[in-house]
Amino acid sequence: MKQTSPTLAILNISQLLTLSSSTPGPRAGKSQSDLGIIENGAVLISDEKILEVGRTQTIKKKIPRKTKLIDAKNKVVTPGLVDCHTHLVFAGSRADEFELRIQGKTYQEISSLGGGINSTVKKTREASSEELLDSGRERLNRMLSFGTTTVEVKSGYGLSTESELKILEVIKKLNRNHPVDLVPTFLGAHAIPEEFKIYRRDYIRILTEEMIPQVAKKKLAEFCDVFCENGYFTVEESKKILEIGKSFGLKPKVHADELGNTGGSQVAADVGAVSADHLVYAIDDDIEKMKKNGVTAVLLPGTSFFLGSRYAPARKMIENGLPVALATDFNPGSSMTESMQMVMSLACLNLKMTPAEVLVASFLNSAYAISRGEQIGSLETDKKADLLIWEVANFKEIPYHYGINLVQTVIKNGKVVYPSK
Ligand code: IZC
Ligand code: ZN
Repeated sequence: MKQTSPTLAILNISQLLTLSSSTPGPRAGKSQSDLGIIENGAVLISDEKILEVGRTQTIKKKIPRKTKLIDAKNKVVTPGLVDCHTHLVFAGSRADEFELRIQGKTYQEISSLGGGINSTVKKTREASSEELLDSGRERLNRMLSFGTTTVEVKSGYGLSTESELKILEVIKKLNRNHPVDLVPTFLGAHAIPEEFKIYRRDYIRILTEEMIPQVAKKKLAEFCDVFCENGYFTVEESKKILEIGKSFGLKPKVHADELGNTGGSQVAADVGAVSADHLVYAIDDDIEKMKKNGVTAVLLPGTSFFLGSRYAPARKMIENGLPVALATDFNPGSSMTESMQMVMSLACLNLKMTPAEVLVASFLNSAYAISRGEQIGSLETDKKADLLIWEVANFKEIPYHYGINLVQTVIKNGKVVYPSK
């Protein structure tokens, strides 16, 4: 039997957002705003797990002497943030493209002029594993300081067997050596690499016959993702890639309907994807079909903000009972931010989601969007002790005070990791 005596107690929490629920699964519809708040709350932790949550008066009586205590001083405590869609491992910068976009060029125009994903691919292929590890570590440090304790990370800037494996190995190493947990996704279908532009069938053959089998054999990814969009991968190609991924044990995810309504949501529903991400151009029928097939909608308002484009129909999704999760989409081309706090403010202001809906989307639903809903995303007995103490006394202050860091303390696996000592 593992020892279950308390190692840490957090007391005097103004609002403890447990997000606990009697029914498993991502929250949808009305329950998308159910935060499970305990006023004047407390959390009891044993090593890496949560032992108990309750009111301070009740928990106080159960604390053995010598247990480490943290006085939350009437501030909000939540689970750690889960960023369920990022492209964290890349080399170089696209600040020049940022300037071109400000001057009026679109993301697609820049891509056809030799910029875009393939320009990052060139730099990432040239970079050593050490360079990618160093920049990856810096970005994870920034994420952790902003409250992200679990992050999904996609490959997709290698686009050759060797470079895709290099990126996935970097993700594996970062996961081993950094307090933030990384969940790896294979995104060989991010773009057709330059050298295969007129031989796209050959690239897809390499992807399905070489990359997927090797990634699966080396256990380097849990998910397989596809950028299903005009100019990238067609509906048929996407389905084929995701089905082959599935046959190798990789769970499907889809970059869907980001730049137009091109069938990505339907692909996600048809292959039984864990999530469909972006969904800016998803229509009623897409929403209905994804709901029926158990797909979680991952919305990325940072990308719409950064590209100056439309926002996804979040209200329609929530009103129709499709669970909504949020993520940064952190990448050099279309969303250069590590901050889930910024994304939460954008989701309130531009997706018209309420602060409560946004918080459920960023903790619990984002955990389900990467198949981690049983371990993280809410504060319940036996879940991971990943928690944040905020500088505010009311949860509504979190998305309201924007563009700054409101996280005071990050506890990961039951230990304070930020601020570092
Ligand atoms: O590098 O532009 N949309 N993937 C899909 C991206 C944007 C990343 C990039
Ligand atoms: Zn993406």
